[in-house]
Amino acid sequence: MPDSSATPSPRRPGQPLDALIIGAGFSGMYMLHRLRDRLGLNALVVERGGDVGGTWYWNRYPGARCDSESHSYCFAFSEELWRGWDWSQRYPDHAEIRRYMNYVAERLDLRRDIRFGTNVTACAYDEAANLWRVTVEGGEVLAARYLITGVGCLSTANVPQLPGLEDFAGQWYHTGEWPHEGVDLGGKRVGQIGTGSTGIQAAPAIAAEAAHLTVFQRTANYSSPANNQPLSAERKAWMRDNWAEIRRVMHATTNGHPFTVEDRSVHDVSDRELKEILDAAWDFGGLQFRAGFRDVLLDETANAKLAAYLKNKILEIVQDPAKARLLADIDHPYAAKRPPIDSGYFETFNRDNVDLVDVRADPIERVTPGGIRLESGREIALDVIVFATGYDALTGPLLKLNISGAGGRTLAQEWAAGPRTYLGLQVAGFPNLFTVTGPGSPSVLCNLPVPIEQHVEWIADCIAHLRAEGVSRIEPSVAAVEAWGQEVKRAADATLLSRVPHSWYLGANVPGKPRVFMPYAGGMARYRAHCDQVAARGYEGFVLRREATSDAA
Ligand code: NA7
Repeated sequence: MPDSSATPSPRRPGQPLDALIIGAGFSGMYMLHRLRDRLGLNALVVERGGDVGGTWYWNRYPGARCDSESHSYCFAFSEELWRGWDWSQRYPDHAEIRRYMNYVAERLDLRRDIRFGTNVTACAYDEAANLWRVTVEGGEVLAARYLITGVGCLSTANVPQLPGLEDFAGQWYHTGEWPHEGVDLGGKRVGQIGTGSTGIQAAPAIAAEAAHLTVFQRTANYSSPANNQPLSAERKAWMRDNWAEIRRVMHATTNGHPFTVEDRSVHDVSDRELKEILDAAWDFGGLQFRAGFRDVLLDETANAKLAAYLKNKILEIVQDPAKARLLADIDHPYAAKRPPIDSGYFETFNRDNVDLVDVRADPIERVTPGGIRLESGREIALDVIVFATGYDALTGPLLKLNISGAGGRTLAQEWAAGPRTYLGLQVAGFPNLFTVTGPGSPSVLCNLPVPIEQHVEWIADCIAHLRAEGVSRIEPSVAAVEAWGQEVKRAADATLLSRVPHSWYLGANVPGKPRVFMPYAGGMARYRAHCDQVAARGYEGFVLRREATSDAA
């Protein structure tokens, strides 16, 4: 690629790395390019999977597809990279995303500095040497000045501890750890637990293949059609030729999507106009269903109108009145939990081979060798259980790394009452550790490549600044972390997002996890401006130290 402007000098044996990056998904790949090819640093990526892809290396469940449109779910930092790739569908499926990431790895020549099949077991900050010492499975220890995590927000599977699971005579799988060779569901009785974005994508695909599908629903969910379709030659050409404009829109919007939110209130339009707008949005498909109005997530009564429309759609689509009632019995505002989009989810319940079980009314008691038994004593015979039960989001992947900072204080101790970060980028007491899309940043509330690019660029610029100024350590002040924590809370409380008690944004899906709203809900554009201002003011809120330190490994 033409934007390689620096070459790292060869590293002497035993010399520490400038930067160790964990994870070879979007974050780690771009971080490597930025540090190695732009700054000339000795950087290495370690990745537990066997290839690039990050979350998408593992997410191969039936129906797995991105809910962001393909032309926005990719790198936008280089027009040349952008123009060199053609997407085939409006929403890319998991295999196409992996093909894209392979294309990027080839074009940027990334693989030579990625060690695959390398699982990090511990990361410890060595204060005397001012180095991070990272232990990988097998016992090898790698040393680096900067440690950068690109471990994703949704990469630690949440498998509920159901009694009896170990005695189940069939097979069980979590959607996020789906076997790479696939699972033959033909002729099988499948039970799917979970009706989040994943379950809503998986159910139609599973029902089409399996003999029978039972969906276990705890919380009924909204969904609107994705309207996925192959991209026409004209549309592909438009995408290729409009890089600058698409990028501009993605950078200007709250959620990093390539569409803008209309500047009107639900209350500005008559009921008839509202129905026309929503009908058109329903037919058009996609996450922009919520983009017709500015106050959907701000005003309960505005939200209720969209919620009523969507519940009515469920009642219209699903023919069995009992199933329809259960599916439409939704207890939270629309889009206050991550809004799914689907390809025939509600229609799936019109098939003869699909049942719905309400596990809020009749909870799962245990797994038996032959299936799942409910508290009422009812037993559902199953050959396969699919856990579409989500993730230990945002903090889970970071805590799994067993990180300890200055004075041996662990990240688990630091975050015992919930994540505490400055801008989602750094943690006090953990110098020179950067977390791409960490808790406290917009992350999962956005089309992720956009916040990933912003974080990677900010971190690379920061490291360039530290090196130019002879600064050896950076970490946030405790006061800055406190103030940012309050800002994250304030931003969430200004919306309906923090009002849903059973949301994974709050950590509520993982037993024992502190209930703290984790992502920054103030919007990507505002967040970007804030980070830029922090840097422009000499890294305001960070403590920069210049003391001489040993470079010895
Ligand atoms: P989610 O959105 O966390 O959904 C998980 C689903 O599993 C949800 O319906 C949960 O019900 C349900 N669940 C979780 N644990 C249980 C137990 N123990 N019993 C019954 N049901 C359970 O995960 P997804 O994978 O769908 O989506 C995660 C993100 O990935 C998504 O937002 C995209 O960004 C990509 P609950 O609602 O908690 O009652």
